Amino acid sequence: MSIKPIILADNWSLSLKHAPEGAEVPETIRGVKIPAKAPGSVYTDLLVAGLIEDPYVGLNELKTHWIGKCDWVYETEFHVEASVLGEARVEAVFDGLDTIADVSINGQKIGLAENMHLRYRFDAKPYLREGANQLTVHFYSCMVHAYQVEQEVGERPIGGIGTNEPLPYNMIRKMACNFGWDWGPRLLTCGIWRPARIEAWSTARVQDVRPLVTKADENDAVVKVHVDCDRAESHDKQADHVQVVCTLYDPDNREVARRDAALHADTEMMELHVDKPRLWWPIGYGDQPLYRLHVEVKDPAGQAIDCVDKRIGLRTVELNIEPDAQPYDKMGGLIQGEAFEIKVNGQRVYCKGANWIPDDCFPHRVTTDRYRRRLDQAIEANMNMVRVWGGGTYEDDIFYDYCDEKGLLVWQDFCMACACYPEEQPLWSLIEAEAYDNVARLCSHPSLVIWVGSNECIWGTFAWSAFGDIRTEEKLTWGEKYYLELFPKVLKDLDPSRPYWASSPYSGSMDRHPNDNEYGNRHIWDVWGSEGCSYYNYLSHYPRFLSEFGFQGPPTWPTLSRAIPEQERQWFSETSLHHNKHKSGQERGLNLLRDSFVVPESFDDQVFLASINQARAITLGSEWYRALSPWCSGVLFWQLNDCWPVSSWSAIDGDGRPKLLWYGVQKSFRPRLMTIKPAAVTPSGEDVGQLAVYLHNDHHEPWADTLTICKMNLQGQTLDTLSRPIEVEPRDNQRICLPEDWTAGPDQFILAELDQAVDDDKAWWFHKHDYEINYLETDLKYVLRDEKDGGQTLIVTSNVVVRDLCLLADRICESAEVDQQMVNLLPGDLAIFRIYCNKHLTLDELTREDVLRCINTVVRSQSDKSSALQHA
Ligand code: BMA
Repeated sequence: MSIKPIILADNWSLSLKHAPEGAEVPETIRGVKIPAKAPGSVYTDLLVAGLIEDPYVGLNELKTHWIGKCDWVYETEFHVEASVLGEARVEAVFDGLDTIADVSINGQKIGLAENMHLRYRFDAKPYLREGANQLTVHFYSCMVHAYQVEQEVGERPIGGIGTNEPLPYNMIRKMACNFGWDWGPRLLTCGIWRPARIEAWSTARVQDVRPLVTKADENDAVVKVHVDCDRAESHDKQADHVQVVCTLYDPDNREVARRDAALHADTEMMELHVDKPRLWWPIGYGDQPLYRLHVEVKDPAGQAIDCVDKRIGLRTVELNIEPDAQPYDKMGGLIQGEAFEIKVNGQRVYCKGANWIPDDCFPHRVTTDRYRRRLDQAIEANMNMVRVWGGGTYEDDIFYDYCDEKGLLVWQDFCMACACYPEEQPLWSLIEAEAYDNVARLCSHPSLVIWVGSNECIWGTFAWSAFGDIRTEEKLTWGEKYYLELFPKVLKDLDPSRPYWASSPYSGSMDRHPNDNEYGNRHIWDVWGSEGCSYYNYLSHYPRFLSEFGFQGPPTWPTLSRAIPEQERQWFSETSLHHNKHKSGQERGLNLLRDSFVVPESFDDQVFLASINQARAITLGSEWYRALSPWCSGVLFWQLNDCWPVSSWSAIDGDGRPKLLWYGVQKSFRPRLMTIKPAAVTPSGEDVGQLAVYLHNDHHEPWADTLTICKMNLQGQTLDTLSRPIEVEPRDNQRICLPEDWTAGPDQFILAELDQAVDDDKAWWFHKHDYEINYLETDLKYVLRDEKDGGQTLIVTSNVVVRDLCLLADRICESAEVDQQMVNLLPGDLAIFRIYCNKHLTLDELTREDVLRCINTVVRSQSDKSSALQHA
């Protein structure tokens, strides 16, 4: 850039522009100008000014719904030097405006924004003057706008999006979940949600750099670098003499390739060859060397007038959907289908991970540190993939940068979710521009391995009653052309190096049901969605790739207590219901608890057991779908994170604390998984009665060990033992069936152990539901140790078998973190909990009844109560 951009960040003010009749605008808001920020939004500016209460707390959300009905104005003043005006082009640049906004300079309109997911660049030069200038961004109510578009193009169905009454979010290009979702509040904000600035330049500038890796193996790699440039004037003779130079540096900063070209067209392509490249791999499959691509635009005098740096990874990616036949039900018969395998550098990757939703209802609050922390949490839980779900946004570059560094694969949905989207104008052009813009912006990231057209938008038209017969009967547009024509075309034009899939779920053809078992990817929602369906039902499914299945659980205690005042801490209180956005979420949670437990009376116990239940459900499913490899090539559960404090399907709650589920999947996703599951389950859900040990070796080295399987009782006595060597090839699976008569009574269980296992790498299988098991009373012994690194260690032993021992240290201090949870113990085993906290914790605190908890105690207290009742 010839001149430093003028950053428009701090000096903003915000005021209410217009409130429709009936909007309950507090008097304190009218006529005032408050300090504002860019990036920022109306909600967060009002919050900082103390004019609204935190919408994440209690029932406050409901008191803020007027905000989304109003128009708002952001204003700022900035100084322009004469040199700026001397450049051929001066532009007001917005990386993100949320959503419908008129932009004016010195009282004259310079442009209209209509899409939150689009970068905007408006010509500002004719309106600017030397010295002080005013910039105004007038945001119109997105609700009013959505209804207007709906009137123009006609109503289209949307899916159930939680407890707020439906609004036509499919009529406006704003992150859908901001309208409220079945885990998210309705906080219809607006604002300058990504950075804004004034840029001045002459001759030419780089708009995007698209480095497409078309070949990468150990001998050489080919990167086709497409440089999209803007010229100051389309027939500018000067620009014809502009040179574009691309230089590639290896991870040690040594130049490995260089090409240049004269800028003749808007895009110049230069092919770079790298000898003996260092390949980029997903985490768990190799390293993540990043090369630096430096692109420079030079004027005829050889002066650099613009430059862009991109970090790229040399790797190829493909989606294998070859027809195949496999013994998927483990019962002998070959089933026909098609694979759904992500291959990086030709190597099939078993994808383990979760779905990502916006980490905050106000995404501009997600700082670099917070992004990294969240993604680290995914990595620490042994995930290698996150799916950026289509009801949110195309995330900030920081997100993908970090995934590139860490080798965390990204599945990116286009931002279309759970709705029929009209193909008419103005939506068509907005979605088209958005798709081109985001593919161009994100295609340098090696971590991004697949683009997917939508979330459930095709499935809905096959299976959801709310969608009626829109696909077959009504002849209304519903979005098919986006998924089957527009998005594939955008990728063909801008990035043919990456696979595309029309939707999640989708089966590869409109002639098949999109949620088919044998083809494409699947969502499994019958456990959560159908009355009376136990989570053992996960075992009756045989997906090729599972991109969603979920089970709710409460947030951790400190998060819950921040959001729900003490007097409201009951399962069905108004505030608890408010902090579960699924219409019958609280009720479903308790019903699903009944499958394994008697529902306890105290709220504390309910929260504890519901958290355990969530973890057990998703780990059961995750381990089963890994056991189904190679038939199944991936398992992503719903959902990694939350955007506010809520009971939801997440593994990490709205304040960023890991729930018990997170600890559960950390075990289920470890590279070498040993698990006990039924030897087979028929697709109708019948367990064949026999058990098996499954080993999934998601590792590049063979796995050789000695396996011991024991039949045991709750005193920890071994009733029977089997032992045999195992050898599992790299990235392979093995099933070892147990004798048919190794299913036994309520107070027995099966334990599998490996000789060389580390930590508590054991697999357990309890034959019965918890309420049928006579857990023994525990007499735990403890030692607390202070560690040199400032942490503490609590060591716990037991005299009897203990199930799901948890150390809920965040009940004592909200900053406390513990390294493991849900530990099963045999008599004499040690549970070693490492604790990190900004305060020293005492043994008395750590062994409190509500802190050190296990299933034995809760289930026993229930059976004590029921036997007391029987006596009475
Ligand atoms: C899935 C998602 C979300 C939703 C979740 C839980 O289908 O795609 O739309 O939040 O289910 O119901």
